[in-house]
Amino acid sequence: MFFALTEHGVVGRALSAGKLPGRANSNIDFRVWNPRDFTEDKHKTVDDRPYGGGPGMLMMAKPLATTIAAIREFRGGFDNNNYRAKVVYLSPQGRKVNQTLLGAALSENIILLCGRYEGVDQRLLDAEVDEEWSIGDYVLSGGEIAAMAVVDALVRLVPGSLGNSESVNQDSFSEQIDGLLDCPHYTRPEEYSGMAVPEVLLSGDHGAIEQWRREQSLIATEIKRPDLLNKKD
Ligand code: 4H3
Repeated sequence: MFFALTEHGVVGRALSAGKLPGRANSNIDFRVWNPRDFTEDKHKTVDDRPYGGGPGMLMMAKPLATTIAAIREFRGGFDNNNYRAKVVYLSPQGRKVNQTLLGAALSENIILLCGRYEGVDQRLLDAEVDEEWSIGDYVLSGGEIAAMAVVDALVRLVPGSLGNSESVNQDSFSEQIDGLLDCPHYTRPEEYSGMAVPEVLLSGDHGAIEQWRREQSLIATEIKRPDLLNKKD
């Protein structure tokens, strides 16, 4: 599944560039771990039936704990007490992910735990998980797509990971536009389907353009996301 993330576009490029030493963004080091590789039985079992009955299967605690231990060992060495990584479980019950949360996470090592089936044995969550994050109020059949959304959003915040390092500062929710929504954008042709490009954008007056974009950001935010105004986050 994660090839969708690692093999396409600017994020894919940043993730593979991150694997090479001496690159500007070599502090990005993304790796996918499959709990099935950390099982001991010949069927590589990672799931079992829930105690108390009910439909579906659960992810067992042991293969996930073994996987997390292997990640810590790989990153920090077997007895390395200096290596710190936060374990984050992606789930609809988690804290809602936003740009501020991601900005803070940027300076940390993160193990994103992706569940399947009906979820994960609670004892694994109690023992290993530091935080629970949600990408929105809907249920996915696995945590992977949520994890990919998080990694994509994180990677584009890493300086040098995008072609144009300026553009990230102009995005919706960015600090530079005070957490407002982005303004409308236009490209060629000057007239499309009877609709013109706003004249100010053709004026060459950078002060006027900046002011127009600010106004448009405020208007868009007021109309589409009034909850964002007058409140940090
Ligand atoms: C995250 C994960 C929604 C989100 C998810 C979200 C599958 C969690 C499984 C996985 C459990 C059962 N759904 N909104 N699904 O971020 O491990 O729900």
